[in-house]
Order: sequence, then C-alpha cells, then structure tokens
Amino acid sequence: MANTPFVDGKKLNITDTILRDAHQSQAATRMRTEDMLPACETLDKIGFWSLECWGGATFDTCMRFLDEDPWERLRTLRKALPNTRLQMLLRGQNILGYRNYSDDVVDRFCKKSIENGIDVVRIFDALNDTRNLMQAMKCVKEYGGVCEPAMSYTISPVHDEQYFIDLAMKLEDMGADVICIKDMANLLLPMAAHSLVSKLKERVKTPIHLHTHNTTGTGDMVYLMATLAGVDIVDCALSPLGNGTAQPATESLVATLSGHERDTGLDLEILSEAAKHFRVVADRLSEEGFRDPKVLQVDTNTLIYQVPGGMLSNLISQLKDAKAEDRYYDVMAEIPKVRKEFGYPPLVTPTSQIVGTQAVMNILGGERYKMVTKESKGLMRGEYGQLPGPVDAAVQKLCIGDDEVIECRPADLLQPEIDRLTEEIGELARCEEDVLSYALFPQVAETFFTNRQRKDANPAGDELIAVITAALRAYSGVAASPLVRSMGDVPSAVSASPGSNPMVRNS
Ligand SMILES: [Mn+2]
Repeated sequence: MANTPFVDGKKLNITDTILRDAHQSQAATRMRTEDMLPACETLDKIGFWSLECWGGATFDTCMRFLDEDPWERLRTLRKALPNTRLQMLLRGQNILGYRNYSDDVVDRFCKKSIENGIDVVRIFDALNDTRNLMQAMKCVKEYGGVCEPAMSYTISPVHDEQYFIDLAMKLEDMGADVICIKDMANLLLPMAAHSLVSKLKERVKTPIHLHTHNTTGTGDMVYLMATLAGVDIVDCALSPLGNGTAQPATESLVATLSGHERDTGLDLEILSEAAKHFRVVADRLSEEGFRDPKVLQVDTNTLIYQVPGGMLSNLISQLKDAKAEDRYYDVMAEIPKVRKEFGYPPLVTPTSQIVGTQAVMNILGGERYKMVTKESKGLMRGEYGQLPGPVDAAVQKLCIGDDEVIECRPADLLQPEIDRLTEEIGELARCEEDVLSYALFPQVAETFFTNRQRKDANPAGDELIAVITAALRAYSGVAASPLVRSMGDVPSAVSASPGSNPMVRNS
C-alpha cells in the first residue's frame, strides 16, 4: 500500500459525496447549504479522507435555482468542517462551464477555489486529452491543493486496460498527487476493477481513488474487489442518498470491511448519526419532486448497451418532445455507430449529450448527418481536444466540410480573457469570485447579481420575495424530474426541451 503524504497505511480511505455527487445524481443537485450545516459537526468527526462538496453542477444550481452564492457556500462549509479535506470536481479547461476557457481564467478559478476552502481538486476531461488537464493541474499544485486528475472510464475498442495504465503513468509524470478512475456510468465491473486496480498498483506509485455509481447495481462489488486489489480511496455516499444513480452507500462498505485488514476505521454509530439528518433532507427532496424513486432502480440497459443511465432518460425525453418515442430502439442502435464514427469518446458531459443528440438527429432527420449540431462539428474539428480513436473520414467531411481540424491544445487558440470579463460585468461583480461566476455562467450569474443588488437596495421586499420564491420552487419542483436530462446544459443547445431539467448530468 502506498505511503504518501495523502494516504497512510493499509486502511481503505473513504470520500463521502453526500454534499455533491449524491444529490446531483439523485436529486438534481438541489440540496441547500442550510440542509448541510446541521450535520457538519458530525461529518467532521467521522474521519473521511475527504468530503466532496463543490463543483460539478453545484455551482450552477446554487445561482440558478437556489439563490445561493456558490463561493459563500464553500466558505461556510470550510468553517463548519475545519478537520476534513474538502473536495471539488473540475472539468479541466472547461472549469465548470461549457466551453474552453483561457489559461488565465483557469488559473484564477483554481486559486480562488483553494483560497476559499477547497483542498482536493479532481480534474477530468471528457476525452482524456491530458492537454486539457495540464493548466488546471499546474495551478492546483501551485496554489497548494491536492491535485487529483481523473481518467474518464469507458469501454471501447481503443479503451482497453493498457490504455488506462498508460494514461495513469502519464498523469503520474504530470505531477498527480492522487489518480482517480472516474467511472461515471458504472461500466467498470467488479472483475475488471480488480484487474485494473491490481495493475495500476504495480505500475504507479500515486494513490488510486475510485469513483463509481451504483446505477447497474454492481457498485458495492466493484468497491470490494477494488479494495482487495489495493485501491487507496473510494467514493461512497451516506445511505440516505446512496446507491442507485449515486455512489454505493458508505455504511455498507464500512460494515463489510470491519475487522478486515482494510478496515476503514470509521465508526458506524457516528455515520448513522449523520445519516439520520440526511434522511430528513432526502425525504424533503422526494416530496418536492426532485428525487424520483426510479433513481434507485438497477439499470440493466446500461449493462447491455454501455450507455450511461442519464443519457437514456435524456433520449427518451428528446424523443417524447419530437413525438417519436417509437424510434427509441433505432436511436439506441445509432448511438454506438455515432460514437465509433466520432472516435469513441467516453460518454460523459458534454460528449454524452453531443453523441446522443446527433444520434437522435440521424434517425429523425431521415438521413444520417443531414443535420449536424454545432457541438458535433466542434467535436469533429478538434475543438474539444484529441478524440481517443480515429474518426470516420466520410462522416468528418459531412460534419465540417473543408474546415481545418485543430491539432494543437484547444486553449492555445484563446487569448487571455479575465480583463475583458471583468470589464463586461462591471459593477455588478463585487469581487474576483463574482467575475469567475460570471465567466462560467454569464446569464445565470448576471441575473443572480441583479437580484442580489435589488434585494440589498430594498431589504423590506426580501420577505415577500422569499415567500414567492418558495412557492415557485414548490411548483417547479413538481414539474422537474431529476431523471429528465437534455442538451439544455450545452451552449446554444440544439434541442433543449422546455420540460426537461438541464441540471442533471452524469459526472
Ligand atoms: Mn459521478
């Protein structure tokens, strides 16, 4: 077992995702800071390796739906959790947004995240193009964070075990403090997990952190096998929001390893005290309509088609909008074709949406690639980075015509932009953190800042606004299903459907 500054001894270390991925996966990221705070004292006593609490969709949801400043949430959690590492998820050069940002924005964002309380930054890229991880990795290290690059796990003719071993060795060379296997769709099955982790433990010295979901019902077995193979850290979620589309439940794994040489050392009674609080929160999220009981069902389609669960529900909603639900199986058959022609990208935000939507268009358009989304063009032009496998030349021609393909690191084409953004948002931004919020979600942040300014100018109106907001929230809660996903979270979305919920993504 690795003995590094980040993991110590034989025990299995646990990251708990109750404050981020668990509610992003099960409840449309709708947990509020006030839902978290009462449990923090207990959470801080448990001895987790880290608590994932920020990044992913939390940042956007805070401003868009919860009227919360995400930076304020981070500072509040930092104060409430003085003894536990706080972890976030960052999408490489995309940060948390939907386009590539210039290096200066990535730099500022990493700096401010760490300054405001983040310890561990997990950095991933949908294509596993390490050039998209470079700048974020460099900045996280520079500002004293724990640098955890992730390998987006998938299965394809180009993604064999050796691919991930080579990638891990590269990430180690790039300065990773910890390396994550990020299995966003629960595609890594128990035996494959044992084999991959065993080989990684032979080939790299850097601690290995495994992230999966229990979507296909294999998550607990995956963790057990990975534990026996020597994985250093795994991501679990406290039982009230554990399992199903979220991470395997913390308590089950802790109990399983009790007395074993890899005993986690965590106390089930303290865990149960924290769970008691979150059970109430989970029930409320269910009542508000953000948590469909379906999130706990075993998704056998993912096992058969190797397509992330969230992507399938997204497709169903796109087909429903187009009154073409009868084409479901045609689209299901089309997805692997498009993915192959696009060079086998892992299916994670944003590539899952790009491939899924293009497959829908190929079927509904009557002719393949008659309609091509802006995002498909970008992917084929290399705007998202290097595709893992060779692309189909004829399809590429249909998508981009004679456009030149970008061979360099995509962010090398971008000019510094922090000054322009600062000027653009002007006085609505009160600090550098605000400018960063604006950089990532321009419209959402501007609305948020404008509301904040209005509230500050008219504090008496606050109470009324709170009442109206609560009423609206209750109303929209009924309409929003956490299982419905759409292209709505990709810029200039081609097919955002009004009834769908853009806040649920697989990550
Ligand atoms: Mn995840």
